[in-house]
Amino acid sequence: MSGRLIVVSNRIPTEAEPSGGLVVALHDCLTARGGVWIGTSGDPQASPEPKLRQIADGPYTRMVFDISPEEHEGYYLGYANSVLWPLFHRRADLIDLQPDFADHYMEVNRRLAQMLADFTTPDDLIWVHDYHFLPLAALMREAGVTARIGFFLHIPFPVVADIMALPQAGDLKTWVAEFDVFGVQTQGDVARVMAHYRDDPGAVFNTQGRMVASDTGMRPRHFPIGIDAQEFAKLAAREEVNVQLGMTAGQKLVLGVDRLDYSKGLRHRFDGFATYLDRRTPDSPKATLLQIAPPSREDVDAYRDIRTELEQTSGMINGAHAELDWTPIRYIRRSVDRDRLAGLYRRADVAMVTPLADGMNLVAKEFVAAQDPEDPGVLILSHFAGAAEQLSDALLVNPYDPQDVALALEQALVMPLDERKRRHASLRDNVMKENIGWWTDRYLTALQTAPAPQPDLYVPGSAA
Ligand code: GDG
Repeated sequence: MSGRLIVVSNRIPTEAEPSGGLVVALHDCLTARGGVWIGTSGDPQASPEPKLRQIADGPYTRMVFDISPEEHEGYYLGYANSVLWPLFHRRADLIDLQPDFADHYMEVNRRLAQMLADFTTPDDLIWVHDYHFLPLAALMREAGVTARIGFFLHIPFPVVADIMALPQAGDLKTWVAEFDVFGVQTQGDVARVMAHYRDDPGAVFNTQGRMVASDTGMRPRHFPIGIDAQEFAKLAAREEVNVQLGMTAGQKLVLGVDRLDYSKGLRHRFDGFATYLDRRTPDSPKATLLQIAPPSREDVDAYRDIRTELEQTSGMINGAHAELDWTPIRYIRRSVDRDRLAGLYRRADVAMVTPLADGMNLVAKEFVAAQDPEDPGVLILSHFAGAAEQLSDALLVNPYDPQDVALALEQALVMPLDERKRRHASLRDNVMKENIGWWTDRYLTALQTAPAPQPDLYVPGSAA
């Protein structure tokens, strides 16, 4: 590669050794290859300068730009997290459409596009991450950038019917089409991207999935994100002995780990667990659901609502089912450090990963990597997690159906060792092979070998 790798994401790590799935993945990739990482400074300024500022150098360079307090409200909390996030997670009912949200979103993207136009050369490879920057390629092309620009969407791509709830539904077609590679997590997402263009005379896909009738060469492709599975397995084996839970012999540990987000299906999970408790006989195992849920985006109303709902639901379930020596739900609404989390994964008999919609879900993969292959736990996984395409040997459930979830839990808690080993071996094989290195290599090869960018903007509805 002759030019630089330039990664763009809303959040950029400020510490030397970052934590968090996506951030760790990109940190490792840039450490190995060198390059530049650009993101927001996280420090809203009254009048932000249209300038990139270097904050650190090392194996790669980190640069940030500022946004104003109004842009933080409109671009980040507003358009990104109160419009696109719910819409892309099949919750169009939660979107909050305020006119200045889209204006701030476009303004931040336009300013960044110009900064990137000033900073990049045609040989650079630009890799943009996530829904905060969907219009970036279209705006960079307008600003004269000719380098290859790739995108990776970490969250699900929405169905056409939901996209219609977005006032910028037409623009979304141009935004997506202007990337040289539009990367998504799953084959299901690829199909949804294609469906978005199906009735558009300006868009025809050839057999390789390339959009050929427009002047762009955009190609949606799936790149399921992985984890650093070897490292995580080592960490989990080391931390196992350090986790003290105060549970009595014979009690089973069922683990949930999720940012406190309505897309993760926590209330439905609690309902499924309550159904399991209702169905228990005196011989059934005493299972405790340990739910770790660090809060996120607390400035957005929908996130405050879910917090209250979960506290009430877990309180009611414990009130009905707890015994002197057994609390069925242990709900921890804060973050646990990564080492301890790895030890908990290792110790857990069952993991419940039951989102209502999820791009991939790294927790499912971390649980698999952390388990002891000689005595593995069981993964209960929602059909609606992107990970279900790869991890089909998990117990797949419909998270909306509490009976289905309860039955899977019953099955998991008494599953014989040979079945647990067989299922786990298959899951582990996938998690180890399709790991984070595999993901970055696969994506960057696709971007490097994509046809040279075309100069014209894609215009929806206009046949070429
Ligand atoms: C987005 C997409 C996609 C969670 N609690 C704690 C903690 N975590 C870590 C987990 C995992 C990460 O956070 C969560 O990753 P997920 O993939 O499960 O979910 P999102 O944050 O929604 O991520 C998702 C992902 O991007 C990557 O493309 O898979 O679909 O929504 O690594 O371990 N870590 C620590 N303490 C906690 O309490 N240390």
